Amino acid sequence: MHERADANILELVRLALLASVLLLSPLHASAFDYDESVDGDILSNTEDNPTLIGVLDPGLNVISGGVFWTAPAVFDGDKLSVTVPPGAQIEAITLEVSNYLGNIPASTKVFETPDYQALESRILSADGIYPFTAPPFPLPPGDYGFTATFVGGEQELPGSYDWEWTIQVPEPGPGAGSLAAVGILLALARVRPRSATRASCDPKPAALAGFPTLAPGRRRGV
Ligand SMILES: [Ca+2]
Ligand SMILES: [Ca+2]
Repeated sequence: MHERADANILELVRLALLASVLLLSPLHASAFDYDESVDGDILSNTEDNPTLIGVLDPGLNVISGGVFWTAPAVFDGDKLSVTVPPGAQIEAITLEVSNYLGNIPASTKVFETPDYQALESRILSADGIYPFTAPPFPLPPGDYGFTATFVGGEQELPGSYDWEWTIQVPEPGPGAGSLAAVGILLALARVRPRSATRASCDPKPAALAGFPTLAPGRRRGV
């Protein structure tokens, strides 16, 4: 009976450890990813009506694309917005500009919608990685706009550049999963004393009958 009780406990411990590993592992939800080359050009070039492309996920959200200006009336600008859902927030925003060609200053902006209040604007003229520092991070739930275009006026055409916004949304810490695992371990902690109590009620083997019972916490020779 001792062997069976020990086997049951070992099996429960094994299952609890397995559950702990599964439940305590960080939940890396696949973060939002929008790539113009795959998902299509951001159609809007109007700040007061940006293209809403989706809801940000926990983790590193990446939105990438490119703009060009090849003639006075032939250009592509990208003005998009995303939603930060209830309970989430933005803790960092970085813009990477690459393949910058031509002599046209780039204009980028992060802004709030629907009031279009600029949180930070930049004028860029070269490749680089530009962390946005002015917004009062973390940004609370709501809609936020991001623009990539050129500064207007007389420019030497053509020009183009690729842009990539990286938007960090904190991932939730271990929550319900860890609590479930802790619950399993606490249940096991209750199982063990019951098994031990049941085992102690078993009749003593005949060879041990008549031997004095040791006091709890004491060992022979102590
Ligand atoms: Ca584009
Ligand atoms: Ca566009």
